[in-house]
Amino acid sequence: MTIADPAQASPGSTAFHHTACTLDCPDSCSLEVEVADGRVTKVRAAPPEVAHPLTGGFICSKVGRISRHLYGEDRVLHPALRDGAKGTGDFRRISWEEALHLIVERMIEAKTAFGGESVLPLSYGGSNGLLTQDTADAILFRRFGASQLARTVCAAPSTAAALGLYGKMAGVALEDYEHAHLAIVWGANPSSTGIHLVPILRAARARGGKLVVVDPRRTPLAKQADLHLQPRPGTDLCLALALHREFFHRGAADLEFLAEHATGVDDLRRRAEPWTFERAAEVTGVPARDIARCYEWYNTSSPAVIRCGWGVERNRNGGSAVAAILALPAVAGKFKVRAGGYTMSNGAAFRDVGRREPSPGTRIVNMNHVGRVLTDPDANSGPPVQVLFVYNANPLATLPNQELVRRGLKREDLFTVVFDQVMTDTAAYADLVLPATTFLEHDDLAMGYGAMVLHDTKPVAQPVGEARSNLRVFGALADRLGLLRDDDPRSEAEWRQAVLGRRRQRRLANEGLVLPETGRRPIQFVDVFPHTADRKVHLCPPSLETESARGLYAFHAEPGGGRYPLALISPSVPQTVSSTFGQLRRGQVPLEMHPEDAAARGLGGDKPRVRVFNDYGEVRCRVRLNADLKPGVALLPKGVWARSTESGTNACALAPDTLTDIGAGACFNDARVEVEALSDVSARRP
Ligand SMILES: Nc1nc2c(c(=O)[nH]1)N[C@H]1C(S)=C(S)[C@@H](COP(=O)(O)OP(=O)(O)OC[C@H]3O[C@@H](n4cnc5c(=O)[nH]c(N)nc54)[C@H](O)[C@@H]3O)O[C@H]1N2
Ligand SMILES: Nc1nc2c(c(=O)[nH]1)N[C@H]1C(S)=C(S)[C@@H](COP(=O)(O)OP(=O)(O)OC[C@H]3O[C@@H](n4cnc5c(=O)[nH]c(N)nc54)[C@H](O)[C@@H]3O)O[C@H]1N2
Ligand code: SF4
Ligand SMILES: [Mo]
Repeated sequence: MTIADPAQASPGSTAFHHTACTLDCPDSCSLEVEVADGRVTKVRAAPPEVAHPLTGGFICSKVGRISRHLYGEDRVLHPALRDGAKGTGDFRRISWEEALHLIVERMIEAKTAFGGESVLPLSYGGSNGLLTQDTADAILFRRFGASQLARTVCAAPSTAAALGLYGKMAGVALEDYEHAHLAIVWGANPSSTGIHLVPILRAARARGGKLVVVDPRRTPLAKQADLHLQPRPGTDLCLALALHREFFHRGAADLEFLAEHATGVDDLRRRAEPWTFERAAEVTGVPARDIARCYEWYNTSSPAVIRCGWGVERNRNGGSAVAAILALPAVAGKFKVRAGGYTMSNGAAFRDVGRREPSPGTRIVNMNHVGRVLTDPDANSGPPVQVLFVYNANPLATLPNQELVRRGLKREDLFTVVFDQVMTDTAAYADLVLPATTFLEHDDLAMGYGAMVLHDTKPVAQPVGEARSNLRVFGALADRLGLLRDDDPRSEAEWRQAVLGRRRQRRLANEGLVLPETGRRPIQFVDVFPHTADRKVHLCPPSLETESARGLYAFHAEPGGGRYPLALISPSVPQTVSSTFGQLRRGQVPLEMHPEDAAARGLGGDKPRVRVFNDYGEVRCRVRLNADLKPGVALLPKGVWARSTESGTNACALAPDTLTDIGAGACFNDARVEVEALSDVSARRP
């Protein structure tokens, strides 16, 4: 790994640096960055000698063209203070000294008047790096006694399920899918969201393996699949339980494995009992013969692997659905061979990284309820939020119930800090905007949650403008507030050691990237076992049972009560990572509808303009017909910026702020909507 110091770059010189991508993407690519005069000119995959094997010589086009993000017109260059009404985006430049002073002043004021909990830090998926979250920020906010954020907008239900059943066990390595005789890709769209799995699945098929895709739309992968099951959004639980029932009824469940390695078998069997193929077909809209075929193939294939994606969890049944899916390889006896088992998040491949700052025991705010908490003093116990500190997130574009979040951000008595790389939709509502560095401009550690790899990443380019890293800014604030102790890590090197431990840090410094401790790709129930107390899989863990109101594996029927007949899903798209890079999208982003649904509403013609609405809000945009959707399902991508729709709203304006059955997660795909044509006169931005 050759890391030149960008500060030493001589004028006119071009240098190549190796680093890794810390964006919220499972693949954690090894990168080669071309830098001229301290500026990034090209980014490509690192050459095989220094790359993690999953990278395989290619990366996505988003990161390939990241210089448009780094040096584009939306980049925040210096601290800025609001100079107009909230939401207008009018700011005037101030110095870092003034900015830090102001934040400290406002935090102390809020604490004196209302207590520390009136300060709410809000961060989520902007950076998957280990140094940019839960480090100096944790010291600052926890020791200050601020409210704590339950980071539930993504992965909370699936993490709860994976923890409950397996205590978070490392999954099947994506590279091993090549050996699978059957791969089931369930609620994941790797063609957008984890592109390196796609050629591996193709190779597996070339070797005679079968591919099943479970997704309400015909994704690019579904088009190549041997079987595509198209369930109604939110009904995967019934499908998975029907498969379980068949295994038990046919005597095909692996009772020997279950006796040795599982608890809760009878509970699961009982709950699966009502779900015949016919009943599952009725609820899911998947023909019973297709469910039967999926069962036959799964029963008779080994190695068989299930890639469970995050599309499964984002609805009222999401936690139970993920649990039922992850239980399948146990009941069907698919573990103990390479490429047999499941993959959800592979973050568990590195179990002991991270530094825990003790919790102050202050109140916990569920981030799906940020709109409620900002607008309704009774929504949460404790004081009203007076200071909101947003970093690594663009909540106005990514949290459910967008209009309520907007109302909260408009509050005149709320002091909002937004620390970001670009002027996001949220930043337009800030009182104070701070410029952040990107992963090409600061130190970080990139840990894959698909790829099993930990990369050391060093800055390769000069920070743009006055941008500073999270470590530096939160460290400075903690220092000014008198919260730092002598033994706290301060420098980047000290933080690396605190997060990794000395031994691993040394290895990483020498080697640039490290693989999990097992030294090779683990086989589930051979090299890795559940991290439950008894090392068994708990098919019906009591913790999840008590958490869900009606019990684990209980199916909650269709939301919306019929008034809003279309299910609106808002999955990831190739152009953005959540809302990151959304400023670079050209033109308007359309609502996708099945031609039958459009025709039923008289939405003919070329790209008609429509209003998509429900009781939460509305989006005004164009329509694109898409026959790959299941009829009754419409789609608006996640992470769309205000500038990309006529109404300045996105799918979050239609997403309910209800919570999943377990994990208190987001129910984006429980949005139920109606669509009507919009005349040219009525469609103007407010
Ligand atoms: N290019 C790109 N890559 C990304 C991201 C991005 O925004 N853009 N986001 C990153 C992040 S934060 C995450 S969490 C991951 C997510 O990556 P994925 O796991 O792929 O999750 P989603 O994109 O939410 O949805 C995946 C699929 O689920 C389908 N789906 C929707 N509802 C249901 C349902 O009820 N059941 C089933 N079976 N399928 C359903 C959708 O049609 C979609 O094709 O990707 C990461 N990678
Ligand atoms: N409608 C709908 N909405 C969704 C979803 C959905 O399925 N449907 N899915 C959800 C999912 S899966 C996720 S993960 C969330 C993600 O939602 P968010 O957590 O809001 O993530 P991003 O939209 O990527 O915004 C991250 C911001 O962090 C900034 N950033 C990146 N690195 C740094 C850094 O080092 N320092 C600082 N200070 N800032 C940085 C980026 O510039 C970016 O503006 O969105 C959710 N929103
Ligand atoms: S976003 Fe994903 S695919 Fe693109 S470079 Fe980063 S890790 Fe690789
Ligand atoms: Mo996510």
